[in-house]
Amino acid sequence: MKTIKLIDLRSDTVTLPTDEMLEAIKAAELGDDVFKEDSTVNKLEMMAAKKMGKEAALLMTSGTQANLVSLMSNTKRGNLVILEAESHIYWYEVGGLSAIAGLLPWPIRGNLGVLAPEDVEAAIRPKNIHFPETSLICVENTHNRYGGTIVTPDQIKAVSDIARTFGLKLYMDGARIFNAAVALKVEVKDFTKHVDNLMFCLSKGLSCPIGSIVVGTEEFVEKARKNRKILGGGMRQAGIIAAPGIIALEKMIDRLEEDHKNARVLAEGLAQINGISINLKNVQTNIVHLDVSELLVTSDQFVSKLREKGVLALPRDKKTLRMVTHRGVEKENIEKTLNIIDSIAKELHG
Ligand code: TLP
Repeated sequence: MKTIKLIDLRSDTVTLPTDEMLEAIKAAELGDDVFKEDSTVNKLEMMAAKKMGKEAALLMTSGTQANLVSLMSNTKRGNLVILEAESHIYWYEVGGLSAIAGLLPWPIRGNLGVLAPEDVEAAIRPKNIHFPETSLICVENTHNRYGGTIVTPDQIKAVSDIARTFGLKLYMDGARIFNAAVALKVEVKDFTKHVDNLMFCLSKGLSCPIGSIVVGTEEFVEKARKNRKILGGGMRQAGIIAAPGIIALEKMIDRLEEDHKNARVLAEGLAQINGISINLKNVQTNIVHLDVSELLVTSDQFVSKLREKGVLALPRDKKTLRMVTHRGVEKENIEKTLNIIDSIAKELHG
């Protein structure tokens, strides 16, 4: 029986490791990382810290763990944390910041993920017996729920100036920070220099099977190491995770541009299809949002129709679905996807 190869546009998390990564896993020098004795992990952490312009780094099992550990390491229980209302931490991390870190999230709405400094300032509580202490501001870059939109270095600096004025820490969920850097053709340090600490993911567009990295000062990373341990995230021969990470940092960053080009082709093609609405201005990296409500279907129904024809996407809300380009998606897959969407739209219109 012939099986159809699915075009998987659900997320860049579905990327598989390259052959070179698999070879590197086999060849990796290993040790016990809880004793800091895995030289492959140590090498990756040093590379990551250097790339981000920070003192130290720590390998995590996932982006969710990296965010939670960072929140715990930047705050005390009962503190108030200012974050963007559509942020991944607020939406998709099972409420870990309250359930585990004991924090009060204070969401404020940004413009495509960009926080207005005056809104941030207004959210900071003055010292008062009734109020929780505000200790941390979080930004997300690129911004997932707005469709991979970029927060520019200047926009981060504006928030960082407020953080400094009020003595607060600034943290960045930089799961896709390399997408932002590649899209703007700037160094990743241009973003990271404005934040106290951040995390980025190896397991998305960079194609690693597992892993995210937290970076910051030595002191912060030592706190994070302890908090990772309390969450059961102390790993032993983690060099098998770190080995592909080294290749990712050496070789997989520049190719993100290809994903952005494919997303652009997809978005421009979608804009031509009757019944599909898309905001081209918001397609800045590798995520494309399309509104199918004019076709009088829900995004769930549209996603099911796509699946029947071999294309996988994720519903974002009732009207909108998202498609994410990555190393497993070639230009011809984009053309095929556009033809399929065109045929579904015609079928629904007719
Ligand atoms: N995002 C995933 C899903 O959880 C939605 C995706 O497919 O986009 N921060 C940001 C900005 C993220 O987009 C993600 C993953 C995470 C953190 C969490 O990373 P993981 O999935 O490794 O826990």
